[in-house]
Amino acid sequence: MLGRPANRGADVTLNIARARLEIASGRTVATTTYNGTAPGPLIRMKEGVPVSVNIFNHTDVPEYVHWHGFEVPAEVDGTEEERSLLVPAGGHLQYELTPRQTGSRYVHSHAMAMDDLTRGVYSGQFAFVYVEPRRNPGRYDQEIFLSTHEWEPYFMEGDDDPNAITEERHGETDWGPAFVEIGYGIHSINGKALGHGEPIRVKEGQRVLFHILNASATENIQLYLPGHEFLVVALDGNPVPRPGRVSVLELGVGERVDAFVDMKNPGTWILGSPDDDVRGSGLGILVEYAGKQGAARHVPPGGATWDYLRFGEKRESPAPDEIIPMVIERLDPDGHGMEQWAINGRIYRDQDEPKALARGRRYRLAFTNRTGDAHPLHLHRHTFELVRIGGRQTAGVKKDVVVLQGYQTAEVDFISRQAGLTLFHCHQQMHMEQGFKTLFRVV
Ligand SMILES: [Cu+2]
Repeated sequence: MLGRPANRGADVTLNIARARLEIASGRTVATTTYNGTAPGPLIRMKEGVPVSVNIFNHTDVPEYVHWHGFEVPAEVDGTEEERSLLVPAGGHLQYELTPRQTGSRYVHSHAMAMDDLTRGVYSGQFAFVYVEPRRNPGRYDQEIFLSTHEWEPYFMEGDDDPNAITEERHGETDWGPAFVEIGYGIHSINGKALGHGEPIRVKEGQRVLFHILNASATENIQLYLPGHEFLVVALDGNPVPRPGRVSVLELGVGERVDAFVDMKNPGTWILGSPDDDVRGSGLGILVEYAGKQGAARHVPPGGATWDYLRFGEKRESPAPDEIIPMVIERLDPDGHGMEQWAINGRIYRDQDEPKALARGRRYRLAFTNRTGDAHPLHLHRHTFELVRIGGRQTAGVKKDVVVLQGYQTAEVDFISRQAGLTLFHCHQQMHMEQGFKTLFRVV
């Protein structure tokens, strides 16, 4: 129990419970869910209106429930590193939180999985949270929430990164595979593989507002709707300075995109991954115009690649009070044959002293990716602003996850408004669990 006692019924009730989910006809997975489904229930909140949260854990392991993209106190943020309250095995937890950030957010397990791929973000413990802004985002005829997720995770030998600093030594170890990656049996949107759920039903002339969440444990994805364009209006819930039209959306793990689509190309289409293998293993959903049932169409995409900068402004950001360099490297496998990750040469350890930040100052995180992997970098309890991607300057794009491409540099600024422990990590779960995280303490 925490803080002011809630003297009314719970506004949000999450039951952490095992369930069997049918992802495709005859293909079920046993997993842990919020309220028996994955995604869990769509949670709607109102900007600035306190919400009473009641969480019951029906499993036999403790859980952490993380409010992703919320600037809330560390004790309710839901991570072990920040010493948040846990939900005891077989127990419950109640507290109040006030959503201050609007738009598309989410809630997910922050339990570490390590070698148990049934746990944490590999499970069905995630739900879309939409915080209604006081100001309406504009006219639309339909609002559609989509969450992507993968199932049946397994360890597999990865393609090696030719430029990794430890590459030459890999062949000499007898620890098994050079390094390990996660593969999946099946992908889903809203818990169903392509062709196995209800289609999105639209009418010609409608304007549909899509709220899309990548609730994967490890996979950065692309989504594409042939014959249509997305008008991107918000990233990670935050309105962008320059809404822009794109044909292919890209969402790193934990990212959200809000986009309008004008339905003016009647037919039956697949909204899904442009990658044939990924779409073939389920990452897609049918879009069906009224009166136009027929074979679903997919045509390869053209057009420009995803670029955060096309939604930003070209102006200089205020100088930060401090620049915090973060050099990202992959290190030798540990005794289990697992690759390890380091920030500035440091693999995270629980006993590490958090870096102290002064409250209310402007900090710049300056990333250098010395690996070929793309990393979805996430800062807890704060919103940051992109100031540079590669050599290009930008401003006004506010996010809580930024995908740092292979061998890329980037800079983001944030104001340390939230006192207490604040976790920074790669949202690729295996990277985080293998050391890719660090703690700040705002004082
Ligand atoms: Cu990573």
